[in-house]
Amino acid sequence: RADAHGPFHAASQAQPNIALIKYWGKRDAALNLPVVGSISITLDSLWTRTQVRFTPEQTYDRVSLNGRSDEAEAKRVTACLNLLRERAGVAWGADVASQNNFPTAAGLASSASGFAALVHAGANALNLQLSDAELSVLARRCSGSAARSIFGGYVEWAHGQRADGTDSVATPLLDADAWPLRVAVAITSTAAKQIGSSEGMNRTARTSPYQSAWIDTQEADLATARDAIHARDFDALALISEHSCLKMHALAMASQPGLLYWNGATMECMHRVRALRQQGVPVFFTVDAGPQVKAVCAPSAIEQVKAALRDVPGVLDVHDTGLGAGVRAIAK
Ligand code: 2P0
Repeated sequence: RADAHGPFHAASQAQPNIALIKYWGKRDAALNLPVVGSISITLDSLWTRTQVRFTPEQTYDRVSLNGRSDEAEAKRVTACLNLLRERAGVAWGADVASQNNFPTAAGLASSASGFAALVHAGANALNLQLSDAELSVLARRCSGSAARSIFGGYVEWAHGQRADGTDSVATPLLDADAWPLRVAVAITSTAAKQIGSSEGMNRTARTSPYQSAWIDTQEADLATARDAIHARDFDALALISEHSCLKMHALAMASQPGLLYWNGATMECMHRVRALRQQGVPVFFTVDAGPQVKAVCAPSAIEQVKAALRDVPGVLDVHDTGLGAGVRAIAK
């Protein structure tokens, strides 16, 4: 049970992460277990800050995201807080206020930073003493990619073997400082995506003829990326990351109806990144379930990469970020 003495509030900050070896597909919807492991980098200048306040007499949750209420998001927040209430043995309602400094639901991993920050702040508010691994498992149940944003730098989220999912957890591979790559994020649309990731993954599993090939080849990709990260081998990481990205999109495109997350500018940015690499610039692209392009590069190349992406017709803005830390408390 939670300590009977309040105040039961806390605030946490988490950063989004970008998968280099992609997560796509669920083997258990209730526990949110993935069909494949994945590897990501946690970012530093994009953030979600979330404040959670539990009130013992309150029977419902009130949720505000960037100052607005959104019924669909509020349902996911309540489902996520239920996991924490279960742990604490309480039924208290909460007031949740969350802010992002970047566009939500547009392929910029707002659910990763959002649910990592929510689980961390909610656990602190209830005085639950949870390990990072336990936080990662809880975050995973709220949104798969959130498991990875518990940690900073280079992170692997394991497929896991146990039926209860307690070993499908993220662990850090390498600190951000040990290999401080930079990321240019080209924004090509600020509209919310039409098909969310969960729905897209379900459609893919049901209808894409490439699903089994995707699952069968992932372990080798993970091993290649792990080795590249430990060796700080940029070229090897570039090749395997672009491969995983394009393979995930090919898998999703082959669904019925096909999932097309790219627009024309997305495609142009990918070509532009490849042209830069051909000229010797250390940069590679990755694209998630949305039209933004993330170009990962050596620190010395960031200005050139940003300038090249800004020059692509249809690019609205280019953000620039480094690699950052895991979730942390900002108030208790
Ligand atoms: C990833 N994506 O590895 C992959 C690549 C998007 C493309 O994780 O249903 O929001 O909440 O577990 O974590 C986005 O999916 O999905 C995602 P749920 P999530 O980053």
